[in-house]
Parts: sequence; structure tokens; C-alpha cells
Amino acid sequence: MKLLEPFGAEFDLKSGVMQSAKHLIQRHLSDMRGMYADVAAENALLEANNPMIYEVYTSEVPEEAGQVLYCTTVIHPGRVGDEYFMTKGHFHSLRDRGEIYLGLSGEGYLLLQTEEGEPRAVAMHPGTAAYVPPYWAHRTVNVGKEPFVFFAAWPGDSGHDYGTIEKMGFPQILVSRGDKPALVKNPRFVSGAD
Ligand code: PAN
Ligand code: ZN
Repeated sequence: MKLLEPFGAEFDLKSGVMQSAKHLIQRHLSDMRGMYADVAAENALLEANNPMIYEVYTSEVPEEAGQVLYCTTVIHPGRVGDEYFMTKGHFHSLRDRGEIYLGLSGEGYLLLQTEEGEPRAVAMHPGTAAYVPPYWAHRTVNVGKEPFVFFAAWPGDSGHDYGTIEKMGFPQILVSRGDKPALVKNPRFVSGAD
């Protein structure tokens, strides 16, 4: 068996920038078409400037059982209509794999749901360790005016199932009401149990 060499990776606690990142994934609005509730606002933004919604600095750890993958995610501030910028969200392909997020800067929420569409929301601030238990789909949302940055670590063989969320959406969305975040029902949610 070939052992992996131990290493230290440097990243900036405020910006989330990881110097040794293997990849930088950049997700624009066009990469997540149909995920926001306000279709007219989405189309207008797509035509105007197709904004970058979030960036992910990924580690160089192999995606294998026994390894612990990690990354930093930076969600930019902004909204599509009333709805705050967010990640696509996913279930892990191996449903019984959990994950831990650590808030580094900015203000956000972790939205979760079970396969049956049971929703949960966890507020995240700098210093919040938000736990994603096995079997819960997860998405993060920036509800502040600064970038929302967090660190994540999860089992190397988890895999990512985006397709289920592309079909279902999440039961709840975060919208701005009087400049404050409000959790409301997602009018476009399609229950997996139906
Ligand atoms: C996170 C997410 C990251 C980006 O590392 O992958 O925040 O969100 P999406 O993957 O939903 O685009 C994680 O949950 N990994 O398992
Ligand atoms: Zn995950």
C-alpha cells in the first residue's frame, strides 16, 4: 500500500482562498438555470450579466474511501429577484455519508432536506460548525452583504448527486423581506415522495 504524504494547506480565513487548491470551480447563474423561484428575474439577470454566484477551492486529496476531502466555498452576495444567491445543493451519492461545514466569514444558512422533503435550516456565522448528518441533502445560501465563506470536510467516497435536487429543488427558499432573510415555502418544489 502506498501511503499518502501528510501535508499542510494554507488558506485565507476571511476570503477562503486556498493557495494550493487543485481546482477552482466557478458557478455562474447559467450553471444553475431553473433553480431560483423567480423565472423572470433569472432570465433578466442571465441576459444582463450572468453573474458568478459561487466559487469552490478544492483540495488535492484523492476521492477514495478512507480519505477526507475538503474545500472552501465562497458564495458572493446578491439575489435573483428576492432570493439570495446559493449553491446548487446535492445529496451524497452514498447517502450515508455526512459532512461538516465551518463558517469562516459572512452570514449564511445551511438548508437541508431528507429524501421525503422534510426541511431544516441552520444559521451559519464565522465560527459555526454546521453538521450535515448522513442522508440529508444540503445547500448553502448567502444572506449577507459580504461574501459568505465556509470550509467543508466529507468522506472521500461520498460522491455528489445533483440530479435529484435539479428535479426536486428544496422545500424552502431564503428571500429578502424588508432587507432581512425570511425562510418561505418554495413554490417550485417537487416532492420526491410524490
Ligand atoms: C461542499 C459543496 C460546495 C458547493 O463542498 O460541494 O459548497 O456546493 P455544490 O456542490 O452544491 O455546488 C459539499 O457539500 N461537498 O460535499
Ligand atoms: Zn456535500
